Amino acid sequence: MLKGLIFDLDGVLTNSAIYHLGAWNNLAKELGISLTNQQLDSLRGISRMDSLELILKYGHQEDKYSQAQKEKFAAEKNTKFVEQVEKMTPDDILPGIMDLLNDAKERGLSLAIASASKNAPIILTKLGIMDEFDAIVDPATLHHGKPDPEIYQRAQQLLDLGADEVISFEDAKAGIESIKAAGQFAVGIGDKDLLKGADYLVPTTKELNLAKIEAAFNT
Ligand code: B16
Ligand code: MG
Repeated sequence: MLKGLIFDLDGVLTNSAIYHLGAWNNLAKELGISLTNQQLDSLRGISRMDSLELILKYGHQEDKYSQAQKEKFAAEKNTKFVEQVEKMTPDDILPGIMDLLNDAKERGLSLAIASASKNAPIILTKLGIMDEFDAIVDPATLHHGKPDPEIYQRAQQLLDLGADEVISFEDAKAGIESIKAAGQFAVGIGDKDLLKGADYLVPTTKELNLAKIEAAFNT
């Protein structure tokens, strides 16, 4: 029986991806690395340091910098990202999300956040929905990033629920893989080819409808 919903943040509740990807693209350019759209897209859902390592790999610069230099680059990117987050308001919640959260509350479901972002609490506060969630995974306490199942397993444990009692929502390929590896029901939001591992797919958050998703979960 359905008892909880687990949400990725970036690309699901709000489109902070444009700020993440913009800030990474600027940093890559400063390092003399030109990223293709596909390479940029592959950073969705990937943790901060893993994203930087991937960019350096794409630019064939994986052995060029010390750990201290890499941390400085990641901190620079984060400063630019946080400048954008500071400007966020409840208007930045993606269409359909408030209805989904309200329907879930009425239905008595528990809600959790499984975001790789260390900025999740600031973003949720800016969006005005921090108090809607019963649990938020602290990504600093995890050993492995998405696509490893750890983050979705942790969210489920924080809600004190079983894998067969939750539905999880993701916009990234690595995220869908993480949900499926955790044995949970995955709702993908985005491109059907990219998210083909999802159990239920919608092109955008506008099409999210709890009754329809729950019907698919129960079949
Ligand atoms: P931070 P999600 C992820 O959020 C983003 O999709 C990804 O682009 C970002 O690098 C990662 O969070 C870490 O974010 O630098 O703020 O800790 O999709 O898992 O909600
Ligand atoms: Mg995401």
